[in-house]
Parts: sequence; C-alpha cells; structure tokens
Amino acid sequence: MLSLAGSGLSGLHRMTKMQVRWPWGRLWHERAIAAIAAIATVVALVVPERVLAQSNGSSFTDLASLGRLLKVAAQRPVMRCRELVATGAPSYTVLTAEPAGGPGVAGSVCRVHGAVPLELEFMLELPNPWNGRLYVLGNGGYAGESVTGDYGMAERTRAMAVGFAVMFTNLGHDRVREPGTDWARNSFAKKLDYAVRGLHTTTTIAKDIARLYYGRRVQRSYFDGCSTGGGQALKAAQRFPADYDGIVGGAPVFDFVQLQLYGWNNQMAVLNTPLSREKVALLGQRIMDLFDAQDGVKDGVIENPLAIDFDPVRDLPHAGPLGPGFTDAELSALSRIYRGTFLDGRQLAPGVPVGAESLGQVYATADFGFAPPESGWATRLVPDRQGHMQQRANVEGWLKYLAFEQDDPDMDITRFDPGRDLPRMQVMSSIMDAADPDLGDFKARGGKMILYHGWADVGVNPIMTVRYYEKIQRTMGKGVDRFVRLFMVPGMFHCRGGLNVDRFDAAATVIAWVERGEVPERIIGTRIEDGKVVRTRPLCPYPQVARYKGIGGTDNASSFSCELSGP
Ligand SMILES: [Ca+2]
Repeated sequence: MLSLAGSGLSGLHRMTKMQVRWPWGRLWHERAIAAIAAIATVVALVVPERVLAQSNGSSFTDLASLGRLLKVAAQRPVMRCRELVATGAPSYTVLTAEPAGGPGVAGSVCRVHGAVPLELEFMLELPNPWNGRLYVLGNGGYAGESVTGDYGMAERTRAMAVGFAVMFTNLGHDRVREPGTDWARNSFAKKLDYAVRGLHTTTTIAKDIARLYYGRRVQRSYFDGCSTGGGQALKAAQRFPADYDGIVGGAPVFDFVQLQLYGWNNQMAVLNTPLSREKVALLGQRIMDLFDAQDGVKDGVIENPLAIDFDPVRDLPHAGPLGPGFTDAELSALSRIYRGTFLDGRQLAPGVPVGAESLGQVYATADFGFAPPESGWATRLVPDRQGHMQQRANVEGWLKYLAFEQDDPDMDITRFDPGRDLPRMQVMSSIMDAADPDLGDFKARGGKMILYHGWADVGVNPIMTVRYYEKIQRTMGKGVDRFVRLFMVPGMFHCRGGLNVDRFDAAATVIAWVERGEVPERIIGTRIEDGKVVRTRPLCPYPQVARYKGIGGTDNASSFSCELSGP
C-alpha cells in the first residue's frame, strides 16, 4: 500500500473528490490540470529525500496532448477489488487487493500487491474508471525498489489521473535488505529476475489481472524508464516485442560490459591522480571558453559533443608560475578519461563526452526538490558534496556478482584485467545485455520507441547510445526512424538535471505516435527554475541537432530549428 497515512493526502482526496469529477466530459483536462497541480504540491511535500526515481520525471505533464489523445469511453470493473485476492495462478499470488481513493483520481483505485517466487513483487494500480491502457514504470540502479513505497509517485499519480492502469515491480529483490548488488550473490534466479524475467513476467501478470478486473483486455500498453529502465526498454523491444505498443527508454543501461569498462577506465584514471572539484571547475571553464560558441549560441551548453575536437594536453594550461593549470599527471588522467577504454589499440568503450564538467542542476528529491548545483562529473569522476563516488561502487558491484558466472566478492577495480577477464564475461553478458540491433519483431507488431539521452550524462555514456542507434540503422536499413527515434538532450545529466532543458513528456509523445500516427519531428524540452519556465528548446531526432536561426531569444524553442548539419 502507499504509505500515505498522516501525510495530508487524505485531505487531498476529499478535496479532489469534491472538485474533480471523472474527466471524460467537456473541459475534463482543465479539471485534471487543477487536480494535478494540487497533487504535485502535496506530493512534493511528502516524498522523502531518499527517494530518487530514475526517470525524467515529466511523463504525463503535456496535458494538452493527452487531452486530445484520451477521449475514450470510460471502462468500469466487473468485479470487486478485494475479490482479486482469490484469483492468482500457479505462477503468482495476490497478497492484497485493496480499494483506495487515489490521489488525483476522481473515482477509486484498486491496489493489487502481488508476488512471484523467489522475491519478485509488483504493485498494480487499477483505476475506476479505466481508459483501457496499461502504463509500466521502469527501475533505477540495481533496482529492488519497494512496491509498497512511493517509487515513481508523481508519474503514477498523473497517469492514474487520466485513467491508466499503472504497474511497477521490484525486479526480484529488496535493495534495503540487500543493497547494491548483494542480492545477486549466490542467486542465479535473482539475476535472471533482474536482467530478463522480472519485467516481462509482471507485465504479463498485470495484463491478466486487468482483464479479470475489467472484463476486457488491455487495449494499449506502454513502458517508460530511464537508466536501468532504459535498458529494460531495449530488452523489451528485443526479447519481448509483444509486451508493449509504445516504449520510452532514457539513458539506457543496455550494454553492461561496455558501460562498466567505461566506468572502470574512469576510476582507474582518478585512482592514483584524484581530481579536485576546483580543478574540474577550471576544466569546465576552459572547455566552455574554447567550444561553447561553436554551436552558434554561447549558453553554457555544448549542443553536439561529437563535433568537438578536444585534446587535454594540447588545449589545457599547464600548472606553473604563470597561473592555475594542470600537472602532467592530471593531463594524463584527463587524456585517458576523454579517450576511452583501449585494449591492444582497440577502443572497447568510448570516453567521456565534453560538456558535462561545469556546475549544473541536480535534485534532492524525485520531484525536482532543490539541491545545490554540482558538476556533471560529481559522484563519477570527483566525489559529490557528500563524498560519494557512485561510479566506482557501481563498477565494483557488477564485477563482484554480475559480470562473471562465478561470484567473486573480492573483486575490485585494481584486480580487474580486461585482457584476461573479458572472455569470462560472455555468459552473463548474454543474460544482462540488450545490445541486439535487430528490432524487426517490434517493428512488425507496429511498436514505436523513443530513446533519449543527456549529452552531459557521465554516469551512463551517451556515445554508447548513439552508436547503438547507428547500429540499428545499419542493421535494419532505411526507415528506422519510422518506428524508433533517438533524442539527444544537450547539457542534460543522467535522466534529468544539468545545464540545459531537462523536462519533456516522452510518454505523451510516444502515445501520440502509437495511437494517432503523429511522428515526433521534435520534442519541446523545458528548463524550470523556482517553478518558472526559464528556457524552452527543441530536442531533435538524431542525427539532427538544434540550430539557432540567428534571430529571437535563445531561451525560446521557436528560435531554433532541427537540422542535419553539425556542429
Ligand atoms: Ca553553446
């Protein structure tokens, strides 16, 4: 159950019940806007700081689009919510099924908490009335989010407010009881749940339960995730193409071997030559001085890092009596970071793209709560304000329990040797990774997919996503952009935050593509500070980039066009 007791949301229920009738009639979206605004305020107050959803966090905010899309007849349950406890099947058990007033839902919500051995759990929220659709939220990090907690609360609330059934899963373990990758130790079953089975199994079950409850099949199903959720998006399209009509995948963790080689290379570079936060600030300043204006707008954002030719040794000042600069050891470490991971002259993983060094927006809460700005390198190449170096923990967690068939609790970055260890990773890679560029089955079933990635994401390297998209194009020939499009977000950190716009409704966009055939030629991204929109920019389908037209304000999307020519 949602832990809302005493939070003030019960008062909100009363308020929304009084003010908002089920919004299928005229002006419904105006009522929904009022309800969602009220809910967003309350949710912002009750979401604790420890919850950091791995999502862009802006799905179902484009109410104008949704209002146009969702004019469908409301569908009602054919059974009582609590009767679902007596259903189940050999493969799953319904633990509880409780009716509740849903925040933002004028009717009610049936909350179904279910379990699948070993420790796979799901929460399925069934609104009454229902719009005939299922919305599934992806996971973050090494997953294990509690399904009775407030994970993805803002997105869930908004989706239910317009009638979606909503499902999410813990992906087979509990990250409080077994943090990091501890859950994977000695458990091949949990590894399978995390990497392959968990999402597909719970999606299938969610569709079965919805069919029982409403007496009708789910008519459309959607998946939306970032980071680990982005990897789940690609895995669904590759391995379970029937599961979803529309898929949104952000900053996808889809190639663990390449991603962790990238992280390992970063960590080895700074292991003996730690970079100070001050040095990274100097680095960011120098890079902006050199390259910011190259895209036509001096705005602290590198529109296309692929167009930048940066060489630390050539382009950075050396430390000396004439002013601040970098030591030989620092220049060597930086060269390794930007060059990427090499073995015998072959690049195994790309380096860090330029443009993430400077201070940008980060958030203290899942609902965009304020936090002091950080470098995009914080918690990856330099410690964050709390002294955390998340990238090293991620790499070592993977090396211990997810990289090899045999667990190795003593493994760390200094013991890892790519030349020796890469051949031993093939079996786990085939389970964990989702790097197959053949999406023929997903295309054939009429599926549409939107991928997005922040260009200033140092956690999950965006160049990997670009290369994967190009591989899809090479594999599938012309017309890939008729069913899968990649939107790079210049200056955005991991899934959200950063130096530029970071809010956009990819969910509404993919729904419009699936249901109305509206091809996303661009997506409008927004930057919000202190509750106010301070910038809009078009996000362009790769390989197009946003080019300033030369007239009009540079904080206004209409001053930009999407064009093929770089930089
Ligand atoms: Ca710029």
